[in-house]
Amino acid sequence: MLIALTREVSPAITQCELTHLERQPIDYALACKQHSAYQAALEDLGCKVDRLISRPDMPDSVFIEDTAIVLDEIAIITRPGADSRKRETASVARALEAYRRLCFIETPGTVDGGDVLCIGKTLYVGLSSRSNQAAIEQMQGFLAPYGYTVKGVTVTGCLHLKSAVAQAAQDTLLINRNWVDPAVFGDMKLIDVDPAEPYAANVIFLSSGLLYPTSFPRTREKLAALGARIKAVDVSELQKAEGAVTCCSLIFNS
Ligand code: CIR
Repeated sequence: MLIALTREVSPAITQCELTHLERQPIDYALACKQHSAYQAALEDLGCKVDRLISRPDMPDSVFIEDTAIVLDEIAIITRPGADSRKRETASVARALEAYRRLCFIETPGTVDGGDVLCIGKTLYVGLSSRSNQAAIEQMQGFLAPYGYTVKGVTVTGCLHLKSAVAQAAQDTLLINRNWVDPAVFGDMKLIDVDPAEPYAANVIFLSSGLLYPTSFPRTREKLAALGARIKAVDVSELQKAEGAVTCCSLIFNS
């Protein structure tokens, strides 16, 4: 069974970290409503949704993807790049230890899960303002026994690697080439985001369908060519906090 581990929106989300966006007012009640609809969409796509409680001292904790990398064999608890987010990991580790053996990124390593794109046995890790080479080396050490390769990838202009590129089908990536070099991904097929929608590359790919924001209709039309079911959700308030769809869950086989 697919588990989607989520965390409720913190009432402090208005004090979230921001790197590339100007601060705008976030409607907390609307953010919670949108997040509930996101959880319902995951259920509709076949996931069992687990919900961790939010806390006022963790403004960004709804973006749970950044706290762990869950693979079939093992889970890596990250050390998030932003200091305000480092306290998010302990409760996620407690939730994950029922499912996986855990290992932990240690100082000086930092990595946000949003920087990690796993395709088969390769983990591409964005060398962003949040994730560094030391973390990549630790990850390689944890994962080599299971046959994984971990590759650093240059990203520019966006927060995380998965703001620039995400898997949209078994053999296809959705990509903004202004932020990451497509040559890195070998012979994967590529769908380019519409130029008017630079933030549109982030999508959740499940065998039952895609989960995608309503705010990128032009790119959504391109995705429709894949023939997969597309479940669209309005995540406007979470986008003001520099969030997207993959960042609000950790999805793994139980
Ligand atoms: C942050 O800057 O950490 C949050 N405001 C947004 C994190 C989004 N995470 C993600 O896309 N994986």
